[in-house]
Amino acid sequence: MWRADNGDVFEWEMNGSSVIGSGTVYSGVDSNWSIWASGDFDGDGRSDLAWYNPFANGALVWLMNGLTVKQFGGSYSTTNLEPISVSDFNNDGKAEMMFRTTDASSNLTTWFFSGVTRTSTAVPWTSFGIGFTGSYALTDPSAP
Ligand SMILES: [Ca+2]
Ligand SMILES: [Ca+2]
Repeated sequence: MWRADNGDVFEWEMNGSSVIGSGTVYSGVDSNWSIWASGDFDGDGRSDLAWYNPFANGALVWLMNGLTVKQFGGSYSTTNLEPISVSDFNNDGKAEMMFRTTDASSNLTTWFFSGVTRTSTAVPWTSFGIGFTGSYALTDPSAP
């Protein structure tokens, strides 16, 4: 998945390292929005897109069906939050978004979704540490 500078979003369908299909998914995305990660937010077995906008402090989900956006989600405020990861942390088949608060508490916050709708939030870890920066690829936190 690619977002060009002009706001067009493209998808390459891959088979191993080969591109077997491609197309424009959407045109004219505001340049302040970036594709943050993919994850299956509605549990249909197809990857969806998580978007993040650090300028407007927002994150949202696009539910995908191949090259088609099945449903656009509304933006949820990410004020005082820094994106960490998108993964199915509780193994229920649906992806969650994880953030770290940028204030002195430095808590990890997880957002749970049902499709494009944020259903709940949780704070699995407090005082994560001010010194940690960047994003962390947590694919299976239960793995040893
Ligand atoms: Ca999906
Ligand atoms: Ca989950």
